[in-house]
Amino acid sequence: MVLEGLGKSLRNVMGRVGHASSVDDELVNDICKDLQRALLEADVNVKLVLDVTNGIKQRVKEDAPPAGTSMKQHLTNIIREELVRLVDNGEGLALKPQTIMMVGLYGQGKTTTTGKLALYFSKKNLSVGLIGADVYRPAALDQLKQLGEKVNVEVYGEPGETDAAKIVEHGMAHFKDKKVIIIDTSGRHALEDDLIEEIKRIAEVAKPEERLLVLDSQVGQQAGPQAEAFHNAVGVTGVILTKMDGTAKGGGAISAMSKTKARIVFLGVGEHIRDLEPFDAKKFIGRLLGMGDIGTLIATATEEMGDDEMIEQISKSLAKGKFNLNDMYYQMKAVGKMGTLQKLMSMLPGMSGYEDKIDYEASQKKLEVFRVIMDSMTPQEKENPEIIKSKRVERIAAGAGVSVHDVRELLKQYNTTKNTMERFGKDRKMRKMMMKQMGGIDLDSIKDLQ
Ligand SMILES: Nc1nc2c(ncn2[C@@H]2O[C@H](COP(=O)(O)OP(=O)(O)O)[C@@H](O)[C@H]2O)c(=O)[nH]1
Ligand SMILES: [Mg+2]
Repeated sequence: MVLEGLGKSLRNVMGRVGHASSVDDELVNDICKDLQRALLEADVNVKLVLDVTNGIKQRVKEDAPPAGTSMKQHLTNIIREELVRLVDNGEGLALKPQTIMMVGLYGQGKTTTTGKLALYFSKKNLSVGLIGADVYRPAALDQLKQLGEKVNVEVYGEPGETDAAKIVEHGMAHFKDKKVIIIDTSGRHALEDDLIEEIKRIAEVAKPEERLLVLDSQVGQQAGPQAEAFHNAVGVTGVILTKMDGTAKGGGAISAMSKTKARIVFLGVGEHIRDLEPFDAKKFIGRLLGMGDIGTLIATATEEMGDDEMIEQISKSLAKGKFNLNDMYYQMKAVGKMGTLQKLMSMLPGMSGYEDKIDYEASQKKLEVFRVIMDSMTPQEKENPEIIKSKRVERIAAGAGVSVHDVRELLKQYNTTKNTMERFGKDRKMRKMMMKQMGGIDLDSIKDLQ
């Protein structure tokens, strides 16, 4: 199974809840069976799988849905929360003096992440020393030195030395005054005995408090055995998932955590030295479930309001010609949802027939970013975006893990949409403009639209 597979099967489960006509024991049992299958296929430990599904069954029975929450929404929330619990395995890295050893196969992102961590700790005012103990690839030390230079952190290495444990021993002595020492180690294309021997010896010499497994989030089924082998060798204390900016959605992490009982501490989200995010279980499950892709929008949209209700909400905001960020949020959600979009478009004069000419992928991407941003806003801000000042824009961006530019873009889109909405109804061209604003759909790409 490829890693995408877990996200996909979980999204199917959520979609099934969204589509169900009502929530009864049979549905809950079926959903739990699907979940078990999905998690077991991703190599998640049987006991953990049962914890998740038993937790869901029990909570459906015992917890009454909060006022104003439908049973379907309640079930969706419970499933999501139990999945969050599955990956929420403890605190991130402590901000204290410590030695950290990076382990993982070749190309997973160990060296890059070592540089990112150096920046992370130095920004927190902890002095950092890096030890280059990759004796397998000659260029590895240069790569680490370049990163060290970028973040102004010293790198210790011994070009030509083939005994990694010896380099580490010397490096530890060299950096005895540093608060945080991070050791970058070699990888291999596959697990080999000599690699395991090497990292065991390094661990004996350095006695690192943290042994972090660096795992490319695109690694699927092999994540489990990889994690297990490294865990048996040095006792993995934490996992860093890299390349989360790619297409993979990180399901392999669950297998890795299941094998090591270690918590995920960071996510690598790009090649740049600053592209490191502390792990947030809620956000991670959100990504894994692909909140924002068409399949799950069915679940998330019905979570807040039923199909018909949503249509009504949108037509209301269309009609009143004055609207807030929440209205735009619903519109964007609806636009991301193909079925609703088609209904919506057919409701608008002059728009039917264009449904299948829209670049869904592009608008989906934008939608996902906007969703995350809006989740970082307060209800008051969504009601009245005018109150958002530039200091707050920065904090919203930081909270959502996006750039300030993204937040500004959302606010700009809101303003444009608002202006258009207020003029809406006056002329047909305006309606088209408005549709263009909704979800960032590029109607310019529709050639035959006059
Ligand atoms: N897009 C992306 N690329 C990454 C990330 N982390 C590492 N890389 C890239 O993955 C490749 C291998 O990384 P490297 O640190 O050399 O892996 P190592 O062999 O485990 O030390 C390099 O091209 C990195 O730039 C990430 O979070 N996102
Ligand atoms: Mg490396």
